[in-house]
Amino acid sequence: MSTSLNEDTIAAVATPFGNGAISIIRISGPESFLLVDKIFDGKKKIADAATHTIHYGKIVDEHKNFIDDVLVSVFRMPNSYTGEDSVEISTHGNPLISKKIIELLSQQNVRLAEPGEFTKRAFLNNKIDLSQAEAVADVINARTDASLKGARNQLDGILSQKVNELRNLLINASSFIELELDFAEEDIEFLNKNDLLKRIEKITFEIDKLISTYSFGKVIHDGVNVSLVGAPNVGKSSILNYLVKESRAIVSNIPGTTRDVIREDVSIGGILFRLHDTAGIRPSNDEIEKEGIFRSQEAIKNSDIILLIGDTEQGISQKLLDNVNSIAGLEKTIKLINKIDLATNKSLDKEYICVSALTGQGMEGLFNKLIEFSVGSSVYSEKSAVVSSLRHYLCLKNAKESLQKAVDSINLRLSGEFIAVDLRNAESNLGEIIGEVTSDDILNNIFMKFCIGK
Ligand SMILES: Nc1nc2c(ncn2[C@@H]2O[C@H](COP(=O)(O)OP(=O)(O)OP(=O)(O)O)[C@@H](O)[C@H]2O)c(=O)[nH]1
Ligand SMILES: [Mg+2]
Repeated sequence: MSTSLNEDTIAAVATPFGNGAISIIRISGPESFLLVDKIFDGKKKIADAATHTIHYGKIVDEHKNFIDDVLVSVFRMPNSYTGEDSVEISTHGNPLISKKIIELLSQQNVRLAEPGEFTKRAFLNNKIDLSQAEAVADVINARTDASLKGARNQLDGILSQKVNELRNLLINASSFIELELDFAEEDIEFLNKNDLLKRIEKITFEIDKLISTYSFGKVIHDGVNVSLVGAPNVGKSSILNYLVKESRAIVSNIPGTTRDVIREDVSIGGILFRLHDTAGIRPSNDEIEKEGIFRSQEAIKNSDIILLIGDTEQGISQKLLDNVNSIAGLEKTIKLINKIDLATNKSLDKEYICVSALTGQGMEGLFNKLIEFSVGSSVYSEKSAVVSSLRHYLCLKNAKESLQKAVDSINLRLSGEFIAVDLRNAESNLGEIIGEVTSDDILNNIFMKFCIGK
């Protein structure tokens, strides 16, 4: 591992900024106990406290002025989140208090923690691996049940386990080649080339299986961009309001009501849909409406799903279909007819989903279609590894490429050294996922995105 352990003691407020029942200040590093004792006035010194005990006392400044009464939790290494000596100070939940305590700690040679630095230390101290560390941020930021479950699985090490299994298979296969290289003079073959190819094929198959989970994992992790597109007045804003269960966008019977793109998130079937209500598309000379229509087209470009909406009166015009087709293609569109409550025995095309934003009729069909479009029939199973991060996906792709090179080398009957290098590369590509092989850049990039205090 390229990064060495930090020797300094760090602190940060670990609870969100604002007034609340309590705030927690977290301190970690070799001097945690000593330094906290300098501002803590309790029955017992923290330095003498046993691990996993809680102590009541006062925080006082250098003139013994009382700041707050607090509870101090003590965690002795290695049994703490970071693996170091750590302390958590629970104060009354006023930012003025936590700010003051952080100031006092700073005067005692405690450094303010960088974003994610506690978790980074947990990783560097081998409490968790890198994919688990990344999952910590995902657990905190997950906004739907499904993404929380996925993050939880990753934090529990389900992906790490799978990656380790594959690495072991690789190490096993390459050890035969390395043996062969050691005995190069004697020209002994420790593993038949066909057997080796079979082993590589099996590992590639497993890597492919992981890679194929990414489209599902990405949807669960990142959510799905959906734009609501159609002619003016068909009820796009009404549908948005129905989906988010509040009167978010202005609705009126005047065509051209919505001018700007209105964004709202909603969770359906555990998936986060990022809705974009857009201006109705029609020829217009109004400068503001024209800008709105331009923005509608931008939204269409950036969508994973386009809800192409018409009403029972107007249907969906060929012109609009052509327009959307030229911007984004039609594979991503779901065709929707709104105001079905007004339908008078009109026979509607089977490919349309018919709904009413007014009565809610047909909305179940829309929900199902949205889910089907996003994840098909995939669901999270408790024990299966799912790839949800682009970084992991790219590592797997690289590993697959390295294995392909190994296969080519074998088929070209190149010397074992070449095959060994390719296999080693594949192994380190996989190792990057769990942080066995890593650089400071990768680490900084990952932990930069964390919040302070985590
Ligand atoms: N009967 C009926 N009326 C609806 C329904 N949905 C919307 N409306 C009405 O249709 C009119 C237009 O609705 P909006 O939601 O503003 O339509 P829009 O597509 O956002 O219109 P623009 O923003 O102008 O492009 C309003 O008077 C709504 O009350 C529906 O399902 N049934
Ligand atoms: Mg509207």
